[in-house]
Amino acid sequence: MEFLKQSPNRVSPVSSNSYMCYDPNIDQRKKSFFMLNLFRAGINKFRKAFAKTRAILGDKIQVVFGKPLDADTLDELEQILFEADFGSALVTQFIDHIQTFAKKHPGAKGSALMDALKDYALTLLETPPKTESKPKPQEKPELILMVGVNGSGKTTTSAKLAHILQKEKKQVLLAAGDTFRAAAIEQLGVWADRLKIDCVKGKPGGDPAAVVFDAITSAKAKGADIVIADTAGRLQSKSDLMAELEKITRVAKKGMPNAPHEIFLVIDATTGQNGVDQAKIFHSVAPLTGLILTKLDGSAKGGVLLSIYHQMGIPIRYIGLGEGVEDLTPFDPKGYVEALFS
Ligand SMILES: Nc1nc2c(ncn2[C@@H]2O[C@H](COP(=O)(O)OP(=O)(O)O)[C@@H](O)[C@H]2O)c(=O)[nH]1
Ligand SMILES: [Mg+2]
Repeated sequence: MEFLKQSPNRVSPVSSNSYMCYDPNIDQRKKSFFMLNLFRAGINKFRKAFAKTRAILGDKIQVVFGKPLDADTLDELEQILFEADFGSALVTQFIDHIQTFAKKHPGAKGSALMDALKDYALTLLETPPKTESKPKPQEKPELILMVGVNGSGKTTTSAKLAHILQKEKKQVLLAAGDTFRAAAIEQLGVWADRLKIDCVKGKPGGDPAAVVFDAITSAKAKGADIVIADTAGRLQSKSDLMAELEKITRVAKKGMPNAPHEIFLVIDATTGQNGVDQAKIFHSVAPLTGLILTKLDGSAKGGVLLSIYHQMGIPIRYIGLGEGVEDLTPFDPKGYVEALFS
């Protein structure tokens, strides 16, 4: 099925595609029906998540492509792409692409132009990432560090990710590495209780590196598969950030030589192009292996996903679509492109 085809942005090293979990005992016909419904559910989730962006993007572009393509309509297209937060470099590339396409296919309009835009967006998303993924660890546990600025959704997303992995029968352990405030530790603790997952906590104001180390030790003792470590985002400067992440990494390696196996940057999609700056800063401090974009349910800036991938080449692993524990889903480029441009 095209939707499930492998691509750099479609592969998650920590999660096999959750659309593909099905009961092997049901007969073939039921299985096909089940898969079709999951496929529809996936598309619908994406359509819902990107409804706000689509309203200012796909819907408006359809109107523009209903007219003859000239300097005025190209200006209109440019404006629309800017509003959806594709960023100036990408907007220029899109406009150039459409102009080249129109020269090759004189008189093309409507769905042909829209398909040209979609194909181009998908080609960009399916360009191999610039990051190298680490081999899966031979020994347990795998350590996933969640980083990002304050309020981006790290704690909530740690819980949501734990829930996805739980459903894949992985034994997960949470580490409350945001020791800045007691409330942050409590917040993760509440999620852990709700999900019936162990959570290693330190004292408020304590050393986050020690919490992560304790979590690795505890995971080893319990035979847990994965540790998801929440971290603080309230760091004053780049050097603070660097010192904190460097210490967590150094201490974690004492527990597991190759840790951290994943460093996921959580970005609030409603911040638009600012997310690109966050990705640049964090990537210069700690080698990110994936991005998670949250709050897409409230954002009309859905173009920022493509913009970030285009600029950074860091795979987008998951997207957040709400505050509930079920509201995290693996990123699917085709679903994204269809949801934005149709
Ligand atoms: N609407 C929406 N809200 C979210 C999403 N992810 C997180 N939030 C909310 O964003 C706020 C900050 O999240 P939190 O996990 O505490 O951020 P942190 O400071 O990075 O740990 C909370 O109110 C979350 O419920 C999302 O995908 N959609
Ligand atoms: Mg937090």
